[in-house]
Amino acid sequence: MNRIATGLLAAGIVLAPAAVFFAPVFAQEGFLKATRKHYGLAKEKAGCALCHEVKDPADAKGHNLNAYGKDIQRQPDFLILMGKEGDYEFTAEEVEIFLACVKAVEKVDSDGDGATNAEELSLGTNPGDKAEAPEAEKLKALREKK
Ligand SMILES: [Ca+2]
Repeated sequence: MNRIATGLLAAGIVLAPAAVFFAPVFAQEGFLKATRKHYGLAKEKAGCALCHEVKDPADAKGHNLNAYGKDIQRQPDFLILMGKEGDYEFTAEEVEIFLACVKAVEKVDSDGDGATNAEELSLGTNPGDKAEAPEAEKLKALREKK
């Protein structure tokens, strides 16, 4: 084995665990960014936990979706987006499909706390976490604005 091959192998051994650790995040990142942009959500308020029941961001996968994430994934068009994990980069068209699935559940109350997903996103609470419900007064004010 020549020196370059040895060096590449060593780099691979060092970087492979990092790739495994970060890979699941990459595939969903485009979705999260698009959702943040569409609803004007702050990065620190809308992370992986928006759609996943997860303490470790690297573990955000399809199997640990919260109620909101499950409702989005249940949309028929979401099927087109399934099975693409790891470092797959979703195209702009696929991100649009995803956003359409997100918009399709705006009027749903995924976590059953009495506020729709769109209302929760407006008021800065998590639409997939029943423990994080909007304050009644803020919700009332939002509804009166409509
Ligand atoms: Ca809700």
